[in-house]
Amino acid sequence: MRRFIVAGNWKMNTTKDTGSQLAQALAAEVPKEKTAVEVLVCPPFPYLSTIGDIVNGSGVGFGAQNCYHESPGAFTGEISTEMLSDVGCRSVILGHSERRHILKETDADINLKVKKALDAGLQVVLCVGELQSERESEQTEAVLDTQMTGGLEGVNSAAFDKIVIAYEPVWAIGTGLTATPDQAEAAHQYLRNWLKDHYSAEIADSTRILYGGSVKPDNAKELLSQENVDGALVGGASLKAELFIPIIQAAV
Ligand code: G2H
Repeated sequence: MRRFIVAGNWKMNTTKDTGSQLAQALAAEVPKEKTAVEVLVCPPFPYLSTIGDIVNGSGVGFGAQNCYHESPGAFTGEISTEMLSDVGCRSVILGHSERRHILKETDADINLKVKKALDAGLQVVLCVGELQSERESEQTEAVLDTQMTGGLEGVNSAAFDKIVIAYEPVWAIGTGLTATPDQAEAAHQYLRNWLKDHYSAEIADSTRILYGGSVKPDNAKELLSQENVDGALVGGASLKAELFIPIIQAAV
């Protein structure tokens, strides 16, 4: 049985105050002993410690939205996995489409980060997904194959208890467009088969594959009820407790 994950990707949003209020509301709603769903929030770097202190002892974990692949040293402006662990981060999102397409991260860059984060004991949420033009030209599976192959190069089976895949079709991110449940299920099925072909049936069965892209309370239940959808990576709707909490509840 795969345990659902609902993760909030706050992106470059919130202030210390608004983020703290949001974290307090979530921590009050998700007590540790009651979680049927793994709940995670990923605030901006400057607020990680503050948010970590607030959710400490609740059922809400916290993670980062990125990291650097080198150990601490002369890398101005970068954040190491050691620093993330030091402030109590459980997870790190890597390969998000905004980092791929705006910050021009390549699969090779992402792969270095994936390996560094796994070495540090962090849970990696590896994001993959196609552009609209790639979907229209029927390249979706080829793109997913390239991103999975590139992102996971050199990662062995033993690491998979710390790997979560997030399928985020780029055309559905922050646009209000959502993949239909059938579109999401087809891509998730492809990814699960990919894991079976490249790793094993056991890894394919046990690895959580999240859907991301304009998930909201009114579409969460249907998306999350698909056989191969094991949770959601939520952007915009994770910034309001009154939207994020119903999405968590939809996963229960
Ligand atoms: C996709 C998602 C969170 P949103 O980026 O990763 O954002 O829910 O706003 O589409």
